[in-house]
Amino acid sequence: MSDAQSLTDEIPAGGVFEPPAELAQHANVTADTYRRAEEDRLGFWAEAARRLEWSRPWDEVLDWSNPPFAKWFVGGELNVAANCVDRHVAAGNGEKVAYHWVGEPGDTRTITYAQLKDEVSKAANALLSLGVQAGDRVAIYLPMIPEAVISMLACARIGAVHMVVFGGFSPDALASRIEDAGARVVVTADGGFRRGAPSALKPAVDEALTKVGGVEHVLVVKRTEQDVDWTGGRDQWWHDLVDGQSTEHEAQPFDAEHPLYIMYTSGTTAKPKGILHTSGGYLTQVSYTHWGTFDLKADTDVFWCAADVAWVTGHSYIVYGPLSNGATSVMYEGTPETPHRGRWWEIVQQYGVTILYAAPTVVRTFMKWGAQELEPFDTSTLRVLGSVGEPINPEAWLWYRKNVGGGTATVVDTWWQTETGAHMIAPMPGVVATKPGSAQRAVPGISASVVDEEGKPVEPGATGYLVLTEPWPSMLRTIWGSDERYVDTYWSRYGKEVYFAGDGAKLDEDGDIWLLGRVDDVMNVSGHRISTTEVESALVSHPTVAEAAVVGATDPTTGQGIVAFVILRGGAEDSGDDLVKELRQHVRKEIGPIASPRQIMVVAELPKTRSGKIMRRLLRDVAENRELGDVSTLTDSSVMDLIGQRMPASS
Ligand code: 6R9
Repeated sequence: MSDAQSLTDEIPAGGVFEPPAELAQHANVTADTYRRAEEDRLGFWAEAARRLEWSRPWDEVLDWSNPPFAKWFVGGELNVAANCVDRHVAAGNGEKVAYHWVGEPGDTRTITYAQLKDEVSKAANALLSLGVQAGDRVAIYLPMIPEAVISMLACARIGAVHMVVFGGFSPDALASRIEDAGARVVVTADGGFRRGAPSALKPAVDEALTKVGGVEHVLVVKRTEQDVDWTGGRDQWWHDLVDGQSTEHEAQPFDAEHPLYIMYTSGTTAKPKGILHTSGGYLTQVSYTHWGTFDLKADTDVFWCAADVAWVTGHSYIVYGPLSNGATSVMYEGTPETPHRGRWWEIVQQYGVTILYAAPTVVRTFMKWGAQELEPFDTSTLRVLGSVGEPINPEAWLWYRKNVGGGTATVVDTWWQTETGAHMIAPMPGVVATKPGSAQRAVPGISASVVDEEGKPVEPGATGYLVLTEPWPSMLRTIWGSDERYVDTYWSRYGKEVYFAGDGAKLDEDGDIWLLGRVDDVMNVSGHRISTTEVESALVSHPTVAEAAVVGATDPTTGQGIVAFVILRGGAEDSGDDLVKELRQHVRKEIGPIASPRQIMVVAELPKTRSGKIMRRLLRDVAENRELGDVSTLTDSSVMDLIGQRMPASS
């Protein structure tokens, strides 16, 4: 019997897994919750907002008088950081662990809520001493160390807007984000540990700051002890500036719509979009969904979101969700295979993790490695397993439940986006019988629909586009610096009151939603959004490249892999592996390692429509159907031959 066969055998007769009895009995979200949210959506969100501490109550739950510009909890005031930290200390939970942090080399730090309050207050005082004021932007370019969380909360505490950039992004990518956001301060580190070795970060900041002005201060955390270049007057060690600050800092309330952070994400053009999130609505929905979707019992659960804090998943479910709920989390710096392939399970065993939140790409990697990697460890504490970032194929879903969840844990597939801020489509685990591979239904209080080209809801069994038909508290408020692009990108296809998500979806006969991937030119590589256009423009910025077309090809592990077709300048033919290596290096430099193409094929021509649009579908066929090896080049004729074979005979 094959492995796939044995996994399918796991599916119960009705095709769904009923909620485990114990979970259903004490579930945070019940059938009644769905009913109440249905009856009174705004009342439901007001109730969710009351889970937080407000310094001034709101006058109105939602102002949607000028769509698509929403205001939630109008007139309300709160301090996001105080809600995440001080509130729990004041309630007598100061000794509770906020984070069990695990460094890749094996060093650990345990941080209680009381300690976090002190650290955040000191960092807030440090930022104030640098002249940072409410509304100023602070760039954060750090590895997965506690200072990343502390810096974010310190910003929130003083009303500064954080803009976290993933450590894998290049100096150019960092520079363009710093410029677009207009950041005055950068918080970074000498480096972080990845795959068993220190990996430098500070040099990227130094290089970025040769390209962009406006940054007055660089605060550097010492993590790896690597040598760093130093710019006097600009650079300061974190420990020199922060450690001596007072632990006293009184958090001021800010308006519910005060900006909290900007996060850049890839769109269909080469220029990343700065997604803006604000305070009250964002915290309400991340807090509610972290509690509801994962059925969090803050007193007993140990939660681990295994994303990087620099992605929206990290913002919402490493930082703001868990902390607002007073939960205990695990935070891990490194990669799953360092120093061995059982590292995650060792961590689960050590801290008794009960809820794990991970991406399908890593589940498929574990599948590839085999279930025996889990055997030496006790992972029986796990009761809820979340999935996020891309569609999870039923095999991976079943494998996750069986081998990570011991055949009893509940798998919750959560669909959402940087733009949505928090979970939007996910089966609430105490109520909804789960279906392998489907995110199923809208979270209580959320209105989603699958529509056709005209915007009409599709019949059960049909496919279409996912749309969100009512505003939601944690929605993006705009694209930083471009209201027009905000309207054009998300709110123009079906009118100003319908949010176009950019994802294809299928509605099944039970009314459950299956996400089918992006319908625009955005690739999804290991759960990271990368724009084809962005990679294309990086390639054509190389002096040898005349034209480039990039597609995302199905990849068994990463979901999609980046495949590039390039035409060289001056009609140069195949210039060999060295050029391909150089081009790949060039993309790494321009965007970052995550955007480095899996394959680059040198071609003499690209298939185009009469209007000159590159026929990516054909290129994708080529990319997916031939074993071309890791580094490869193809002459024009072989690409065109292959393409020819796939063209309809008439054309
Ligand atoms: C949270 C996050 C958003 C895009 C989204 C979609 C894909 C995310 C998914 C999923 C199917 C899921 N996506 N979760 N597709 N099932 N459970 O990933 O945000 O990086 O902005 O990506 O990711 O295509 O549109 P972000």
